[in-house]
Amino acid sequence: MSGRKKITVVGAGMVGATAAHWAASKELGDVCLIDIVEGMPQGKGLDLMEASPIEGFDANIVGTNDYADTKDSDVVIITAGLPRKPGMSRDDLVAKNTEIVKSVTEQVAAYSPKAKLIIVSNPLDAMVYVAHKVSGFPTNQVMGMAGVLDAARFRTFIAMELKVSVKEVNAFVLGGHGDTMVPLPRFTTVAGVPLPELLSAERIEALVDRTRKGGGEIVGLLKTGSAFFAPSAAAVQMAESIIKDKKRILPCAAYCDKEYSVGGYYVGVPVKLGAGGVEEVMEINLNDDERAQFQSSVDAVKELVQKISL
Ligand code: TXD
Repeated sequence: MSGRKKITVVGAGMVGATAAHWAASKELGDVCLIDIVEGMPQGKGLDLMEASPIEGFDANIVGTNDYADTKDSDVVIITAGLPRKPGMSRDDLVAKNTEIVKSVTEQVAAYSPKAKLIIVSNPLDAMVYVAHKVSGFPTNQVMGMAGVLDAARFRTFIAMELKVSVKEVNAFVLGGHGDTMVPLPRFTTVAGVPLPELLSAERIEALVDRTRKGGGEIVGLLKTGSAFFAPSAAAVQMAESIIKDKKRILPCAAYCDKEYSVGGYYVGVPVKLGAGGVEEVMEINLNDDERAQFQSSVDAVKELVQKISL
């Protein structure tokens, strides 16, 4: 036990282990890495701990298969899941990962009733719904990571195109993960200047298209597995805003009822993240085109959620 905050990462695979790395190296707190595979989280945890004298971070890192070790976590990042295997339909994957996220969430919630849950497992918009239902936690305690990643990809491509620091680029995205993401160029800025004043509509559309297919581009290159550096960094940025009560405005999958007239689903919207978790959903006025795109994204989430039986 230490007086530090505690972050649990469920699933010690590519995203999970890398999230543990970012969290420890940023000294967000002690880290508990848990997986169903025996020995693996213990090995990765110890290996990461042994990097601490070199990198100079103070954090206890525990690898485990026992949920008792996750007790009293402040933030839990859930990355557990199966990737799609050959012959497996998208619906098969939804059913399998629903089972996994359900069992994981039940155990996490029992040991850490106050934790903020950040869901990463795919299909994201459905898994965050599962975690919310199963935990019984208030909506401010449960959220999903997708928008920070999608926005980061968009920011990267804009910075590459304009040959400027990524720090100058702020991107605004709404909606679901990947295909159904809704980028908002008029709220995307470079050093405060709206993107449409800097790039032609055609170039913006090309960058948007690359962003939408960003996950697939990495999968195509890696051949096995999917992106993990940026996804884990994104989840840890959300954790940091909560742990340090930074109140950053980040695009997350958050519960929206009256907000944007969604009617009780988890969708990607800008939220204020602080010690209270999702402290506020930020509503902005959308034009007709943006609203239509957002609505079809919401419809896609609804369709996915309807396939889930808990
Ligand atoms: O934007 C996003 N939200 C995403 C989502 C970006 C990247 C990856 N995204 C999804 O995260 C991906 O589609 C997967 O569903 C998860 C995790 O991806 P990762 O690349 O880390 O997958 P791995 O390396 O296969 O790791 C998954 C781990 C693996 O070690 C399993 O043993 C473990 O999950 N696993 C479990 N842990 C605990 N408990 C249970 N039941 C369990 N089942 C599997």
